[in-house]
Amino acid sequence: MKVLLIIVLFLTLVTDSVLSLDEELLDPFGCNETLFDTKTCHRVSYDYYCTISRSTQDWFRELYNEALADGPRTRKEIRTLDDAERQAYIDAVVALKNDKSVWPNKYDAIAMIHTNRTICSVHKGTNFLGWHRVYLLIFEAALRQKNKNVALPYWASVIDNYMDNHPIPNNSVIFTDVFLGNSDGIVRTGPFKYWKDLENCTLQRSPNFNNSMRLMSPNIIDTIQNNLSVHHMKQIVYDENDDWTTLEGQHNHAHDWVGGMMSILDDSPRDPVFFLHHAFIDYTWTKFIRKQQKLFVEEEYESVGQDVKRHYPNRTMDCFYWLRNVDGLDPKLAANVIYEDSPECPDCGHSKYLKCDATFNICIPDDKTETAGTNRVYPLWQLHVCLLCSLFYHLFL
Ligand SMILES: [Cu+2]
Repeated sequence: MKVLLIIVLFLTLVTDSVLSLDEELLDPFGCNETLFDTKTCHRVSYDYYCTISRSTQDWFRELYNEALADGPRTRKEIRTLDDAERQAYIDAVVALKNDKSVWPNKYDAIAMIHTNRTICSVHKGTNFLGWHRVYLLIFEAALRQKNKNVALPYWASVIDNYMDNHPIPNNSVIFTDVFLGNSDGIVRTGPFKYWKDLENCTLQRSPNFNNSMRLMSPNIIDTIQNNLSVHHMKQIVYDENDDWTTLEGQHNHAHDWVGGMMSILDDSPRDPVFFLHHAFIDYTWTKFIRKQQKLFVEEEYESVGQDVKRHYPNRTMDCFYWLRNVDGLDPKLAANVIYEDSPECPDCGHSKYLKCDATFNICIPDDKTETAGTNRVYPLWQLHVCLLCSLFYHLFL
């Protein structure tokens, strides 16, 4: 009898803890924290999951169908758009935020997909690439309902590694009011200033930038695009022991570099920079697939990841009930997007925000502190001199 009581007591405790976890998930969360991270994933069910109403999910399905029916569109690096193209893109994003015909507004309805348990099945594993590809198509289709001529641009953040000054967000032209507004704390300038999310939190980026934050490494881009020994999908998706050699691991760096909402899984799409960053990841993946085709390697969906069951090929995609994980690899999705190549020397995409450094054959981004003449930390010429010194040292000493 005693044993039975103990078992009943134990089961009650276990059920209680599961229930309280689920209730917790539905609570609103603070502006600088998330209730849900991928560490919690193994504690919740593997069933299909989405907190968004079925009618809004049906709207996502309409957008997806439109994206496929629409024909190819060209995605370009945001610094290579001309002024009118950039303004049209920004206006379309703002129009989604102001459109309340879908609750709470079209922008936040899409941002809310990337939240709660959905983040378990779309990160740290194979499904990362395909699910985010669908997500981008849906966001872009919503933009194109506002302006048919708009395509989602991408932010080739690796270029910002080459800023004349320290590669910190404060110095990047991306974080000026011409593009996305300031990078330090509450977004007070630019087209998205003082945006509020569903929890009434104001859009924010990292207030205290930490110098140890790094952008994606140009080496990973080179590995994914050119290293012929890296040609299986499982080599480029998540590896929990190594953040540096996988596309997902490296993509986390840019999230943290921008900081604030971008560094919080649940909150990241509330900052429009999310979609520009993910479009760059998608572009890099496209390059990888092109390399596979050249090498006659079959694109395979191999379930790998921290919560591998959620990455199973036939599992239904969370919030995209009409798709299975493996559908993210369907070539018809990629066929609808043409990526203009990331800016390269000598013309650097004819961007007025980039210039070619002929010595190193790289495009150097405009650096807003250079114009202001402050905080000059590592001018590029000094870097050149250092490289020459070390070359001299190795050759002659
Ligand atoms: Cu994500």
